[in-house]
Amino acid sequence: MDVPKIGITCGEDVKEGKVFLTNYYLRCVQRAGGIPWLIPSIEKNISDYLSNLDGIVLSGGVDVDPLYFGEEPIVGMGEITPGRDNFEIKLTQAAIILDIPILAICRGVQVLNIALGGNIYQDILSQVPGVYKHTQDAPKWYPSHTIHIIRDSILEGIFKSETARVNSFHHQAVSSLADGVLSIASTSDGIVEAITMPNKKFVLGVQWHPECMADRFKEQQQIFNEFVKASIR
Ligand SMILES: [Mn+2]
Repeated sequence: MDVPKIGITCGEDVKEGKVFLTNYYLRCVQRAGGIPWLIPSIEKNISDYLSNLDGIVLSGGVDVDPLYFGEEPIVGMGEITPGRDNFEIKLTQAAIILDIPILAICRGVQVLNIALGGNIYQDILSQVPGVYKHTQDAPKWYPSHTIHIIRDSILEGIFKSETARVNSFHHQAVSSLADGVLSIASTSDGIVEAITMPNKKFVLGVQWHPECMADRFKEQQQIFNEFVKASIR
């Protein structure tokens, strides 16, 4: 049985000319039994990446250019990385067609939903009345808000509960879901916190950062374990 090779997309520091990824992702993939492969945002390599990799992690990062969902930028929108947006959206579309397992984290959830034709809030603070604090001022591992999980979903299987506490570092969020995409967890202020695609082998998007919690909470590592297991060919 081959050890699954897991491609992980990277952040870009445009000013410094650097590509980067936090260690957390690598540790979680490794502990789950996969080999982490960092994949830089090179569009012409997408088919090579996908023919060599068994699963894709869409990692966290900055905002997505609203051009990709047909909107003009509102004042509350943050930094964008155009090369990364273009690459990740095309990578996602190709991976979905090939039914390659995807774990989408934070920004990755936005990318996943947009790539499939859905929409997002550019800035929940200015667009969603009564929204909770989703950009916590607390340690990265600390679970700062509650999510409500849909019964019989993959997340209920992992958390063995219809509620869980998770961390939160986002000011964007999924608004209208793309075709074939289901919301399987949300906060009680109405923000979508997790999505899946029931007709695919494994597609899970979580709006929080399980990789930062996995050292302390085994359910958060279990998210990576299930993903890597589904990536075994
Ligand atoms: Mn949140």
